[in-house]
Amino acid sequence: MVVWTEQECSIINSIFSSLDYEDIGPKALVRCLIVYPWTQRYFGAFGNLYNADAIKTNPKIAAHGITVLHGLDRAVKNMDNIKATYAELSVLHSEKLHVDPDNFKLLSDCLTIVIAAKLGKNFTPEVQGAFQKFLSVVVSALGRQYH
Ligand code: HNI
Repeated sequence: MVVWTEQECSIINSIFSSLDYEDIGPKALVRCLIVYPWTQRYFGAFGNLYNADAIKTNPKIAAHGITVLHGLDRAVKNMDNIKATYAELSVLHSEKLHVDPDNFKLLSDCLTIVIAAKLGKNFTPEVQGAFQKFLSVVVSALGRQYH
């Protein structure tokens, strides 16, 4: 089981309690789709992804970015049981969506960058450390049902 310090818990909670989901969610997903264009293949039903501008202004992508970010709420609320919390979501991404699990890491890195840009000087090494630890546990949990 992953052990969290009080400081880590408080950092994660404070990031999510002040998070603007409508801003950060779309930005993270958009960034992932532009920086790693092969991730676009899973969003064939989302309409126009022809270039960076199309991706940035695609309402379905924006909405899905918000959905993904809200998906992380479940982990924040179940910090001591992230693996079980994501069992179903892992099966969905693996068996139904066929998302290559390497992509979870790519999206989580994009989210880190967007959060860092937003927090500016408040994105201290301690904040980065706690946030990336949290995301790596999420990524591992989402990849669990692939084996
Ligand atoms: Ni993901 C659907 C959460 C990474 C492609 N995804 C979801 C849903 C949640 C979710 C929540 C909605 C499930 C439902 O409808 O029951 N996804 C997450 C989280 C991460 C993640 C928390 C990682 C941090 N998903 C990814 C990645 C890709 C991805 C990296 C592809 C590159 N996800 C999808 C697709 C769907 C999806 C595709 C279905 C979208 C739709 O509406 O058809």
